[in-house]
Amino acid sequence: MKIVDLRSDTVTKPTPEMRRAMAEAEVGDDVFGEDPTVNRLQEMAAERLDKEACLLVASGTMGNLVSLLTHCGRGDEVILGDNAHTYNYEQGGIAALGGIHPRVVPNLPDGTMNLDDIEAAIRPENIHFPRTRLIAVENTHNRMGGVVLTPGYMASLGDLARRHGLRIHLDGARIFNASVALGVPAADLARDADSVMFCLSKGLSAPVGSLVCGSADFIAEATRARKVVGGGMRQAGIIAAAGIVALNSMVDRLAEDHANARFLAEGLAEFPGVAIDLGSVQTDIVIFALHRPDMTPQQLAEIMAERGVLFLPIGGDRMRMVTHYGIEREDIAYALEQIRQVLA
Ligand code: TLP
Repeated sequence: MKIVDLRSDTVTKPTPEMRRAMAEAEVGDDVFGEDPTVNRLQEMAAERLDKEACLLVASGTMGNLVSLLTHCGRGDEVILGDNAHTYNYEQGGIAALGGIHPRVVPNLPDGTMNLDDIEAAIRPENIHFPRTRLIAVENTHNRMGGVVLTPGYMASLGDLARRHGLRIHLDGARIFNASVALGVPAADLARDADSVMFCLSKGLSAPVGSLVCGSADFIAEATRARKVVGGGMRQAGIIAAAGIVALNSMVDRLAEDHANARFLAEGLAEFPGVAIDLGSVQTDIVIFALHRPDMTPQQLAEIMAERGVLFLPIGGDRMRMVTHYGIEREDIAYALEQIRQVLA
């Protein structure tokens, strides 16, 4: 049976060029800072995001955790969106492992948080209150449908943070999707952030790895935080080699995923009972709702899985599909035809 796997861009497999680079990678002990391939990837990433330094970590979850552990002490507070990945899908690790208190502000449909809401959430100095240290944002915003935050929003947020002596962390798991969609360098989206995490293993198709980027001092501290969560890796050049290929050759092609997502969304919009905001389809993520008395999203996902079309219900009446490397236009056409038959 033909399988069209739209559950996530995390299902992408390494390209043949990545596998060759991994087999041939020069390696060393990265806990001693001696893996030349890891060092090269970290330098490339720092240059790409225009930050002083970068650190390879095992996953996006680890990258966000290590960043927040570095910015905040126990009892400090981070302001973040109610739909943030860190708030919803990382097991509350910042609280469980870091004692960091999350202060939640609503995410708007465009993925931002209202700046007045953020300002109102900042704690004044008072013995009863936690101390606000950090604002965390996400670009692209996963649960809001892969929407992009603009350099203009980031600049306004940067002004606000500096006025209050706060830092900014950017969960840029898909920052290159935002960069390609907006036609601006990723560095422009990262300028106002003190730390940025981005993933190699989503649309960029590397098998493992994320990078945390920031000032040299921040990365020195983050390296300690990575070690205490068990993320000090040894001959990690095997992983980094695929990451180098990802950064060199997989960024520009993200535009194809975005075009396929639009084609998919426009097709879905035609079906009875499907509600979709086409304006939210800006990158590789398509979120839509099913409003039918005869079928829940869970049931639709199960029926479609039997036909080889895989996607995820994400709570309530909503479902998510993600396009990626390995999914071609004809695969989207096939998926749409299967769904059309089921919803007819
Ligand atoms: N998101 C994954 C799963 O968690 C659901 C996905 O399929 O979208 N930040 C953002 C914005 C993310 O979307 C993700 C992964 C992470 C962080 C965590 O990355 P990993 O999975 O590498 O720990």
